[in-house]
Amino acid sequence: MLLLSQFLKQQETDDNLIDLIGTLMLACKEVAIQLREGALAGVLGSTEDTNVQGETQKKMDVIANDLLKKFLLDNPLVAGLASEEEDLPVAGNPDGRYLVTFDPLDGSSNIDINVSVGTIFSILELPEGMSGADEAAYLQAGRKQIAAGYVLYGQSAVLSLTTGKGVNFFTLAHTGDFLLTRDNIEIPADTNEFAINMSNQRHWEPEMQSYIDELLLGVEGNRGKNFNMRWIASMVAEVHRVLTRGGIFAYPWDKRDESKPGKLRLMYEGNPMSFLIEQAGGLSTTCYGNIMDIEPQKIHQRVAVALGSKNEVETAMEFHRDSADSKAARLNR
Ligand code: AHM
Ligand code: MG
Repeated sequence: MLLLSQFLKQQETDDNLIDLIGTLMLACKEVAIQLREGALAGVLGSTEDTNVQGETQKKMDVIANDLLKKFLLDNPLVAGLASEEEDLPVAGNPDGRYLVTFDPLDGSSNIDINVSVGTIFSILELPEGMSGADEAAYLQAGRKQIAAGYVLYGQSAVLSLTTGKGVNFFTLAHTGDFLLTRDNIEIPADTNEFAINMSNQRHWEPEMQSYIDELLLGVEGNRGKNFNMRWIASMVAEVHRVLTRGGIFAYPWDKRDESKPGKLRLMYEGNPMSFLIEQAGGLSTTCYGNIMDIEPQKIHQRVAVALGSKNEVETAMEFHRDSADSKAARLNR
């Protein structure tokens, strides 16, 4: 089985990028160890603090964030980083080449119940003449990402990675190496599985409500087939399922807070996941346009997300087509 670094070399990946991905995996391995120890290491439960998004931080949110920060800032290739758990971007080496954005521990409401969580990351080039401390340096559309991925801490720790040449899975072995375990992931274009938090249904736009209503009607409705539902409340685990066997995952816009077009964050969740999904032949959209085409305005910006099997995501978009012009501008989509 191929080591991650061997595989990346075979793909003729830039040596600096291989180095940076290696650094990220050193940090993720440490996160995996802490999670495996769980209560034995005293890492479960919450802190007294809230993050910039106003969410209570779990102990593991802070531990994972500190680990990623420490490893990345020790690598001279890193010009700066932006994290879901940091108020502002953090400068690295002024001569560094890369910016890294990350959600250190996504799905952290699952930590204390021993359900899958993950680390999501995105790698950008530092634009010329800018510094890793400038928020503006990070505000690049998802299309500019040079690599993205996540590590899912499940039964095993699995890295799902793209450098723009397809998507591949690597499993963390007991030796501490990530080994290639599935290559050239392709998402089936059709599916009968959807994932959405149904408890928010009354807050969605009528278009999304109509789409989901049709799925729920199954063989008795227009779709003429039954759909099954999953909700893990951990985007990493949901995206991993979609990459593995297809499906549609959505965290749509809802009307609870007009200033937030969705719950998920563009720079730490929307863009990296969209890069993986598109590289595996799927589609990732706000329901009005491709997520990776959005020009970011703020580092912690939120985004509405519907991603997965191409034909199914297109069907979801069809429901929004009539209102697309009027709503897209208003909702920054
Ligand atoms: P987090 O980054 O604070 O963990 O929030 C993101 C998570 C996603 O992983 C998941 O899809 C969603 O929040 C679950 O939300 P909900 O609590 O509405 O089920
Ligand atoms: Mg998250």
